[in-house]
Amino acid sequence: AALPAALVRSVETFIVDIPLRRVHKLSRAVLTHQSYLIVRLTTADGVQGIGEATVPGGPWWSGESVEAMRALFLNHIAPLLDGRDIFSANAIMAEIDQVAYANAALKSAVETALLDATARTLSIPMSGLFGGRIADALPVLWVLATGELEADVAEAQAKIDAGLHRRFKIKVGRGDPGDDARRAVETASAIGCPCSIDLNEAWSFADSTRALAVLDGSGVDILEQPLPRADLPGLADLARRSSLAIMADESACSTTDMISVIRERAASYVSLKISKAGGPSRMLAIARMAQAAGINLFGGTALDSSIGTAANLQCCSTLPLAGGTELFMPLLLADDILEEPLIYRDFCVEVPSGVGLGVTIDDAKLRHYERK
Ligand code: MUC
Ligand code: MG
Repeated sequence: AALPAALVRSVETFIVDIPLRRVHKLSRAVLTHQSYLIVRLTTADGVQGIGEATVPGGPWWSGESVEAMRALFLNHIAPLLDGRDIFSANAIMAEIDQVAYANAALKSAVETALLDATARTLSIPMSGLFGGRIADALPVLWVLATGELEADVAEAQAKIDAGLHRRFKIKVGRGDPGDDARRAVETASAIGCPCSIDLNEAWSFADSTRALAVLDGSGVDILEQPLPRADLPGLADLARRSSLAIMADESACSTTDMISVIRERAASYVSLKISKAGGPSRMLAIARMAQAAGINLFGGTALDSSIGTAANLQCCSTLPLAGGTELFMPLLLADDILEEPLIYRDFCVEVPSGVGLGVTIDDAKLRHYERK
């Protein structure tokens, strides 16, 4: 028998602000909390789908903000969803592209909500929509971003002792490049685990070559996005000069970006995130391009809450990741808005096994953290 259509009956949005357990310092942003725009749709059958739009630490990353995304959604996108069949997510997303340029994080929330509702209607995990999962648990690194050597080392040691993480990413780029590089090398050597560093575009080419003189041959093995996103020839040049692997993050947001990264041989790792790609479908398309070009796949985060993390896990679990993931953020948030938190153990995060995203929002918590 043909499946009945599942029509969208209502859509809701929530802006939530969740405090962090400690201050998180990126090269151009200092975070005490993280904001999310949550999109929830309900079908005529009462099935719900949820998605989350995240920009890490605010508009500096991509120009998007939760406030602007909510306004765009309510004025221009919600009317397109009303009464639509959730089984036509591709058609709906193509229409949204006609109405709104860019806005990847918002589009990711909408596509995620549609696919969550679709998978729930079919009683399968969302990963089943992409051909099923390869792994039920994925390695997860911890991001060190206190900006201080002793504090980072103590935090890493506690994570190792708890069996949670044994790879770390150190956020640098606020200080002198040489000092930052030396701090990263000392941190990695004190921890005794493999480490990457992420600059979020903070260094010039000259800064990078200076820093690489310190980093080469140390315990720091991956250099993430040292240069501005458009400087692919610069990244390629650094890759040729250094023993560190280059990871493209801001440089690899779209399939078009990926064509350039591949052509320029700018990176040997790509950080995959549904929010910067514009949703699960495009994230998976970027991943397939990278895979075909022999570029290692890494499960990145936009500092997603458990909701966005679950969505990334549903996608990443279907891919042959070489570099594991950094889907750590639910552990840095001071509270969770899920009924059952995601499970972190044995240096991995488990892919939720239930239907759809596999997670359920705790409505009382949602109301508590909702912006008034
Ligand atoms: C990024 O650029 O990788 C991921 C971890 C973190 O601390 O910031 C993000 C964004
Ligand atoms: Mg990054």
